[in-house]
Amino acid sequence: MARTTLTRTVLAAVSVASLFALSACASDAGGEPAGGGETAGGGADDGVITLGFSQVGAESGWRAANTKSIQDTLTTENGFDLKFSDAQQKQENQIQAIRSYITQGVDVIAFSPVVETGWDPVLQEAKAAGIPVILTDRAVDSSDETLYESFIGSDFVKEGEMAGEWVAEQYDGEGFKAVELQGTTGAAPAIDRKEGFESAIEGTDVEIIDSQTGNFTRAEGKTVMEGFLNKHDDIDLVFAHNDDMGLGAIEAIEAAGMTPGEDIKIVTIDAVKDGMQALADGKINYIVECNPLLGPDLAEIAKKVIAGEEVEKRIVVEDLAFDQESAKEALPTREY
Ligand code: GYE
Repeated sequence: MARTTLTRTVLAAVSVASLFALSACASDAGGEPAGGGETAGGGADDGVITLGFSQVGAESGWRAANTKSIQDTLTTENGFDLKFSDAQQKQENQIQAIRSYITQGVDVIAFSPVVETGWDPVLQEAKAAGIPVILTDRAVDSSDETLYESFIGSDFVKEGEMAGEWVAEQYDGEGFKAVELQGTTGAAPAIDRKEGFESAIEGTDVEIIDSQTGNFTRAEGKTVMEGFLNKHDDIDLVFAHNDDMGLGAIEAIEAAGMTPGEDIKIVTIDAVKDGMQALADGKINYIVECNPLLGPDLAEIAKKVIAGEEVEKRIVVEDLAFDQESAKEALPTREY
């Protein structure tokens, strides 16, 4: 960071410290004396882009990889002063973090919205302060597209469809009974993956007999799967909206004396290391990828926005899919 930017950055860091004490863990540098606040946002006239990022939480392997990508890319060497906060899967924490970034007068705000709805007021506040907003990973459900510059992330409906198409191909005609472990209620990937999967199995004899949220975590995936196993003795397949919940389901299935991947087939989304290992080990049957390495795209878009260049409103990240054989091949060189 250039010396000239220090005063403003330090002021920002200190003024926000008390706000963050209430909510999430801010991983920002600070510690020098400050004496007031600054509110004019947007610009980076000092050459360093101060970017406030509000992350969903630390709920999954995917999220850990996503956080690492952002922190590894938005570095001082790369021209950024990154302010990062973790909302612990709570919308109110994210709103509070975004408000604090507005008060600090950061140049850009980026966030991955935990749920789809309820963002218009805080986005309007950012707009009124002249601070551009970039969405990463998850979408917001807003009728006003001028409230953000760009949305960078995967097509979750397509991911659900890819999972459902594979299930239909493999198991249609066998009267399969499936259970679904949904992501966080109201989150874009939970809504969209469900929709995509359901549309792909429509017209087949694969039937979803139960569906509940496991909040994208391994622990809740396990608990919900235990409940499903107590309630139903005819489960053939688990569709989990992410690897972590699938990994929790594996634990529940094994504890019930069954073999995951054989007695009960498992299909998940993400393709992070632990999921891919379980796939290669035969405990998961198929994984649709969701690429978490969004840092480079975010850096590029933020730079363009600050330079006043036009950016694409929607940047779709392309995803692959893996079966047990291709997982074995991909694992050694996998980045996440
Ligand atoms: O699939 C899941 C994470 O929003 C795409 O969030 C992301 C999802 C991801 O918790 O593992």
